[in-house]
Amino acid sequence: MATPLTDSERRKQISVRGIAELGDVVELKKSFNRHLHFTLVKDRNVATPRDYYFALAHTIRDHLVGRWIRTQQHYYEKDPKRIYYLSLEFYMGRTLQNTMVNLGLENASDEAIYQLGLDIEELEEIEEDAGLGNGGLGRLAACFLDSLATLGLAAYGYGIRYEFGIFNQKIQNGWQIEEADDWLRYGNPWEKARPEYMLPVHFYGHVQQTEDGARWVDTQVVLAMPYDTPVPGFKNNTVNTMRLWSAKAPNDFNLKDYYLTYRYHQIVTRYSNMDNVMNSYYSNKVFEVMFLCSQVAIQLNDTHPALAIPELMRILVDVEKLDWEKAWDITTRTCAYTNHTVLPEALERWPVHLFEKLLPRHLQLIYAINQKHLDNIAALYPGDMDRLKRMSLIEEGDPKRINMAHLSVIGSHAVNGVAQIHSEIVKSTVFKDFYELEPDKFQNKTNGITPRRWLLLCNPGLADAIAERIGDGFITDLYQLKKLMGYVDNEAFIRDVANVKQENKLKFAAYLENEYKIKINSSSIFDVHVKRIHEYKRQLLNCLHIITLYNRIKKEPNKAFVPRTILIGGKAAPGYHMAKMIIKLITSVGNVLNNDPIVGDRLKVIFLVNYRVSLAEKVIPASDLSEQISTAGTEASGTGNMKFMLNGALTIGTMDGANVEMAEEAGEENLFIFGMRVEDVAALDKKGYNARDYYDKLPELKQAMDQISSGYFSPKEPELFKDIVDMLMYHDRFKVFADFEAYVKCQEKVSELYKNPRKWTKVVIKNIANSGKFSSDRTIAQYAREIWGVEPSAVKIPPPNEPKA
Ligand code: 73E
Repeated sequence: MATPLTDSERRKQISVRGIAELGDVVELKKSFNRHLHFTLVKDRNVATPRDYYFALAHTIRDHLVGRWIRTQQHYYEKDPKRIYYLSLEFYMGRTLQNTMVNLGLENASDEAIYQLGLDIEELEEIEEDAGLGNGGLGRLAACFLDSLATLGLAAYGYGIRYEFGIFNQKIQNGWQIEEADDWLRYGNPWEKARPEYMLPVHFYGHVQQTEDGARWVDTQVVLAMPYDTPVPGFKNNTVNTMRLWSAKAPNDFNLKDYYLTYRYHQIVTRYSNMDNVMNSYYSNKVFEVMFLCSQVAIQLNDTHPALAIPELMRILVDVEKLDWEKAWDITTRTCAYTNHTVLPEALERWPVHLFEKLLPRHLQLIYAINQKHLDNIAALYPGDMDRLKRMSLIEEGDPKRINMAHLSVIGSHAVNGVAQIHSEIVKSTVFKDFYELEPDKFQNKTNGITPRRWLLLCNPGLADAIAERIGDGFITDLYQLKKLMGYVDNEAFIRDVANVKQENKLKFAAYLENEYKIKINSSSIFDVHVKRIHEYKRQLLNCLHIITLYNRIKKEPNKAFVPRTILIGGKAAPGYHMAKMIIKLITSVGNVLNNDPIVGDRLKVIFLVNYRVSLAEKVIPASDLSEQISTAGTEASGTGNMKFMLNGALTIGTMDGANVEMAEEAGEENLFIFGMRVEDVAALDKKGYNARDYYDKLPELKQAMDQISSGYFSPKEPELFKDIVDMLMYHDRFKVFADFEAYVKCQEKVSELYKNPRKWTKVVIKNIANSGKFSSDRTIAQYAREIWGVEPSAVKIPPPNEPKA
């Protein structure tokens, strides 16, 4: 048997992270010193670690510039169809390491920084996350940008340059505290302001009907300023653009109230997007507007940017003077809509009074769109008044509202869900009537994640162990991981995979010790539940399991117990009372059992504070068990589930979202699947869910609930968790108790398998080998072919001959 390679030997042998060529290293060092001097205006005597981070960022950024200019020039010359991905969120995280990875500069930079006597990881840690998102939807947009560039598509991410990212979460006394995320405080080296492309955007005013059509007059003008950020593909010299808009109100503009300010900030940007689409379209060629839909595709990331639809109509009808039918035809052929949720509270319904004041012309257009839509329905279903009411864009009531999902469906030529099961649910529930009307419109595009950030960047040890066996083709063709099925019984590979996991766990344990001053048992199961805190994601089910384990240890302290470290992390929406209570419960339970000497290091519960992209990159590679336990039918897809699978964690999950397809790919026997299926949930709903039945029947559940309600975890305030208890007992929409028994039993199977490390790792390998489907490259190739009508391109734009120091 060959002796195992050390980490640095592996790195030299395998070039997945680029080869540290002597010339490149010399060049990088020169450039770094030049930037420290000329850009940061510092010398090494006074430079701070932050100065070094910025010097390195500028050094790496220089390598993007020539490729960026060339790529855009290439698009100008070849004039391919442009893809505009409109999203109110781009949850990008950090950029430095990702840029080095995609340009193949990681090893050379590593070496250069080392030779300069600095620590590259320490510098990378200084970068602020670009937290312009909440969770999965925003991170999906970021993964899509990476794949769009890697597939050589002429794509643009369009969104908002929020001055503050998602809040920083602190925990005080076990409660969540929100702090402003002033991410631009030290400047953003990755963006380029483009004041020359500033656009006026109109608000308020009123509409005059003239012989020549509608005129929107007496408006107030706001300026929209674009900032461009380069988006490099993986080693293909393509650099696309993410264009984020910032609203600049002229000095005389007085915003009336906070809500309007907030909406205005969103709207100004959404809607200047459209002017810009038209601008770039015109600047390329003065074609008939009729051809817009063959030149441009607009993808709406949920309904949040749905105003694009009436805005495009306004431009075509009011400005370009097209007749209505032509304009509508172009609009629907250009736009496509992705739905990300079926939870009723997340479906946008905008009050009509908001439009009346702010965007009166758009409101008229929406009414006109609705009228034609309802005429069509009435003709197809004579006398079916109920259907008209159900399908209308306008919901009567106080206040009267616009159903943005209905607007998005009828304004698009394609509507897709984000996992197979979700796409089916969409057709049979929220859009049932619309599916009946136009079945061919409805598609599925199962989500994916970029293997560059979520394997190469965050788990180099695993990437190397894989590349050593199957080469590095998997990075851009993740299905190649299938070849690892040939290594399921390969002892050296099993050992390597297990070793990499252990190294990652040790590294994360050291991080926790440093950040939280907590010592954890690194041979315990790292059982990880990280995602936004929400009732439907059922962090409470996890909590009840934790309490059950605790009670079992206390009952039989001498019985063998497979040790677990349970890590739970996620932000609660600031106004979501129940989510905040859930955090308080987790931290309270942790306080009791982490300090119980009988428990010792067999069971620890740690709340991971401020879960975000950069923390995901640390914890996911260190995880053994991935918690994906939503009530079947509620999690549209999930994408964290895929990241864990790719990084060698096993999944405990319900048959929900993309878990279903993960089980299909890897074999259900290689995941820990438990609980109600969608049909079971529906049947239980029909019968009537009664939490009390389970509470009476399951003694361990009863014990845990009684402890929570009697103040066992909050002795100073016994009633503290009353709202949680009442919810679980009397109005739990997500049926936590109904899955409790199956969940606890399934967790026993997890512990049982973990006792056999070799067997465990073989299942891990089977999971990794079958995770190829979950690359966002696959997802984007499907959007390209099945929605946008374009082909991904393997063509490498020639590299520029720069930079030279
Ligand atoms: O299941 C996830 C999905 O993986 C879903 O909950 C999430 O989108 C992910 C990507 O497809 C999502 N986020 C939102 N709706 N669904 C949302 C709604 C309102 C504001 C912000 C985000």
